[in-house]
Amino acid sequence: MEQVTNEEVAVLLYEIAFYLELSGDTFRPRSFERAARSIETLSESVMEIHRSQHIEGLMKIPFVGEGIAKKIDEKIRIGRVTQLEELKVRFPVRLSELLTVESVGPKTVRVLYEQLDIKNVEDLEKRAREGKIRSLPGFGNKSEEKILKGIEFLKACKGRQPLGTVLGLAQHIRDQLRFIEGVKSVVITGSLARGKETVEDLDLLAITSLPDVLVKAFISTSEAIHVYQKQNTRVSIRLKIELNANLRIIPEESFGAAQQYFTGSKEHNLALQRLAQDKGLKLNEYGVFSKDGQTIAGTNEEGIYTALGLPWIPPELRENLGEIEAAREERLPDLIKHGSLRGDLQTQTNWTDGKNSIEEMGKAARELGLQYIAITDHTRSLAMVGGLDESKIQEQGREIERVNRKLDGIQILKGAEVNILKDGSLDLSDDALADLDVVGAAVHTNFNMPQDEMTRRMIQAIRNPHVDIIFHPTGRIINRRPPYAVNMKKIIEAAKDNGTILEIDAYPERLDLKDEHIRMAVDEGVKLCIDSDAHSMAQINYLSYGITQARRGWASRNDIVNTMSLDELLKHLS
Ligand code: DGT
Ligand code: CA
Ligand code: ZN
Repeated sequence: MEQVTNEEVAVLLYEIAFYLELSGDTFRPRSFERAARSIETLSESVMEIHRSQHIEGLMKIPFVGEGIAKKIDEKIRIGRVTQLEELKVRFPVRLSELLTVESVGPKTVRVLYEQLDIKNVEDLEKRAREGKIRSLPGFGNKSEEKILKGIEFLKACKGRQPLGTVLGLAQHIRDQLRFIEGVKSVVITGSLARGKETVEDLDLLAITSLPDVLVKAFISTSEAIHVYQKQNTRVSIRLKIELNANLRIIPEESFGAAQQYFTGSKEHNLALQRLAQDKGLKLNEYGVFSKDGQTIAGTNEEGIYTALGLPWIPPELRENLGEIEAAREERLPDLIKHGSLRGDLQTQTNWTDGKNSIEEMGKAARELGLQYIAITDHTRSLAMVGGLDESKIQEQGREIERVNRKLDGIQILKGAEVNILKDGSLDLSDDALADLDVVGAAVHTNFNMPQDEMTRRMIQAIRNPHVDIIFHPTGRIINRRPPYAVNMKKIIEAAKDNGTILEIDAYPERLDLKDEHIRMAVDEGVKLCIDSDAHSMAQINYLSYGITQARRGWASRNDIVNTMSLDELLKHLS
């Protein structure tokens, strides 16, 4: 049995639709797409339906007929769909690869393949450089430029993956290894331990009395596809998710030193080594030593920092960006702690592009121990996701009131994610905005404005008295879309002048604000919020990535408004 998520099933059906379309089929692609959309919005797991009710159960899903149900069944039982494999042999175009290029959608891929025989990103780049794309019907110089930019951006991010796609797996591997015979301790180090927004590999350290047993367990984890290196104390493997994982076995007496060293960053370590030298000491991955070779520290991290005359420094700060000086002067920030959020101020529901109902989102937030959650569906100018207009917003408000009467232990706030239009105005009337508890404004269109225009556009929204928060302030999507050109310094100043909150969007591909911008905002005393931007119940869990990001930006509890109780928050917003 394959473990597949609803999202993967939907992607599979879209893929089949795409290849069927290439084969000249005009009717079936639409039915595959309808089924895919239906599965995307389903609140039950397709795997689960299949397990309990087989093909018959699948056929009860709206728009899933027998033919499509059989494809899903095949995928779940044997991990692939024969028809799709055959289609891919007939039409050897790499759809999923090409879709990673910004601005390239399935329709574009089809035209590029049919007109220019472009099968992969390499072909695409070649044709774009030759200037062949601009002359296709429906394309132009601009689209060709955009494609080249998208490819360049992809190349620059190659190899690094968002923290959110790696952390869960890393923790899973760590927890598995902890139960192996002889193991005393396993920790995650490297950029992952520092909570960096993207990581290149996974670095694990362990103490064990039976190294052979641990190495064997590590290389035979079901996530591994290849073993690079196998020594007694160091192993590297390739994981299915196209990432390397390194395990080092460390003697107990130098474990703290190794943990400190391999947590990094390299810059932080080099600065510490200089500090050690100045004190007449030597610091390396085995410990802190005096000139005559006496061991001063090594078993634990605190001991290393103490030996250098410093308090322990949280890993998120270890970038050599002033944390060592701050530690020496005892002015390290009291970083916001995991578990300290009381609410979430950006979530979407099935009123627009989210998957779950208002009530389901409320229950999920309550389950996580939150006191309040704002429903912030998109507004009308985002027609492609069914953005809400004034009357729909009113209708949604009544539904929120109904759910609030029904549910105890959670308060659902009326909100919206309004679109900041090209001229800085918003796509919802002032009257409608005034009725909402929380108004988040964000740029979702016209990304390619020059920096001063974009900055002016956003500042105008910041000045709007109805706007409480600027959502995902730079619009970047990690490994896919660069931030739009905006002067963050000016945005932060304007937010300060107008008491507008800036968001740290915890969605793992966004993490927007970036750490450096969070720090600028914190330094200016601008208030921030950490939101999940959840599009389903499960995604409310993303909040923890936002906390990590906030910690990397030196933020304390006081900097983050949704650590407040509901009463305090509502007072702050009004
Ligand atoms: P990454 O892998 O690019 O996401 O970032 P890191 O920080 O995990 O880097 P990585 O995996 O190359 O090395 C892990 C840690 O080992 C790094 O954060 C600091 C330490 N380290 C690696 N090379 C050196 C070095 O040449 N000097 C010092 N002092 N430390 C190093
Ligand atoms: Ca690393
Ligand atoms: Zn948004």
